[in-house]
Amino acid sequence: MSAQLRFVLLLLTVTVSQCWLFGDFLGIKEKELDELALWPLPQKIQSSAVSFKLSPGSFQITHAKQSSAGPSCSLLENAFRRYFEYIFGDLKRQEKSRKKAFDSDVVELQVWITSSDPECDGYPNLQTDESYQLSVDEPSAVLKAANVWGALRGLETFSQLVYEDNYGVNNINKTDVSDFPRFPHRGILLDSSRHFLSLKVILANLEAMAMNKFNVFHWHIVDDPSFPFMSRTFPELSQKGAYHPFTHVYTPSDVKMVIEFARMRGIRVIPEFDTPGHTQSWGNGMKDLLTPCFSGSSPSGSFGPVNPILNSSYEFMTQFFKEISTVFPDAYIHLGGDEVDFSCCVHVLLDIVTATKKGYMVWQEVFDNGVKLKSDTVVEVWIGNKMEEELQNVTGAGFTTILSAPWYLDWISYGQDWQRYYKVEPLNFPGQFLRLIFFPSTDTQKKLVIGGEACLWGEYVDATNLTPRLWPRASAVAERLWSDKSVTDVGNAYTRLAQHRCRMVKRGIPAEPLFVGHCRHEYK
Ligand code: CP6
Repeated sequence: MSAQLRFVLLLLTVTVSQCWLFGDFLGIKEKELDELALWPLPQKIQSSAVSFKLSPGSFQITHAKQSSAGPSCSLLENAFRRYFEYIFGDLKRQEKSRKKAFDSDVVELQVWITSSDPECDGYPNLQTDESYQLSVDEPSAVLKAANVWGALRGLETFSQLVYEDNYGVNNINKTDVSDFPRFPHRGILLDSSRHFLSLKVILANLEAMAMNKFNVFHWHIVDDPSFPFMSRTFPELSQKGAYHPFTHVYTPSDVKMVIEFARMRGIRVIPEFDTPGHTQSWGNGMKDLLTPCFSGSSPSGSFGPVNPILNSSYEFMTQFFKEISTVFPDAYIHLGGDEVDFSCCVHVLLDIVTATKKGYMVWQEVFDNGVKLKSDTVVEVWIGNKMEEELQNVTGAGFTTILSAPWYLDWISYGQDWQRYYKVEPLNFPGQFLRLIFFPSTDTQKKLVIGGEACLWGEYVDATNLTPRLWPRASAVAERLWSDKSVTDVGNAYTRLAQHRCRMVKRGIPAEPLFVGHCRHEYK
């Protein structure tokens, strides 16, 4: 490497404030730097330099006496176990640390659910209160939340406050945290049609999502290339439309497992059945569903979107979405509607789904084409150019919206593109002209932006590269959607994100590096 390049790199390292470099030289204890490792950054933190030791033999996560939840709440019991392991490592590592046993200063984390219904057996939804308060002190830490969903977020924060000192002992500083999300919809889109994604890789990413406080798994489950969803009503769809009828399908029990694994982590599962375009694979197992294309007067053998002139298409869709609405418990289904010019068919489809009592999400084209939408429809803005104008129009028409246009993570390039995702300000769009006349403030419009999604489309992604391609790049989106608008310092974000990425690696997530550096616990 040339001396010039070295200098530029060193300068870069300094400007992104990789303090550990100087930390080592100056003998600063690692803990003082590790304190900054919270991701996404909570709304309010007060921390002091007073530190407490945590030992696996004399620390436990418990239900507070006043809590409305107790040992019968399996969601919390499961989360207590999971976070205990994140903090102290697996059983083997605990054995080792027991040998050098010492007493904990903080002997328990009491989890206190304050609402009369803790929602142990429920599902999170768009209105869910995810706020929590955490107070770390000697001899007890207290985590207070209205329901289990806030408790899950607080447990993650507690685990992020714990750091290893130079002797490998776990410490936590006296800290007060008061936290809540900026946006209620914080999603990840995965595409299991372009490539089949094993249950294992899907579950691993739900784990990683919880580490980043994401709360929506947008499951783009089927598309043109394959139909891996096994339908009970129409088994031929996956028998003939999946890449393989047995090995490359999601059985009803697989789907149940994904939904339950997500629920345990406070994550909603919103399935997308992208219609009426992106349905080539549906045609294999459903005769006459697609529109045949003609060359001259004879069928060319290729097919267009769902055939809008046959009654059978609507009968099929009615039965199919009736099944989908019972399989997926979330109040919303994503109906796609992108990249197709077929507004007549889309309209009937929306009525079909409305009849199942579900709300729907759609890609922006459905709105752009002037299709009449229910007032609770969520419009997803994905087209990059004129994104501000689109947000202005969608919210101006009174619809709720989520943003994914700036966060297409399948689009890769050299360097630290996470910074580009990080710098997006979702509410940076002007109010709509007419609306401004009637409501001089643009607040009504801004309130309709309920969040965003990082999308990892599957053309070039399967289980071999999905996780490192998604993390920690999606973490940048996580902080933008959770933390306060004022949290924009990229240098500070770099320091915390580098450590957060190492924490994901330590927890078994093969998250890729941001730049030059090392983790204390490298991926094995
Ligand atoms: N598949 C579906 C896709 C895309 C969309 N819908 C897509 C389009 C452009 C880019 C990336 C993905 N692969 N069903 C658009 C919502 Cl750059």
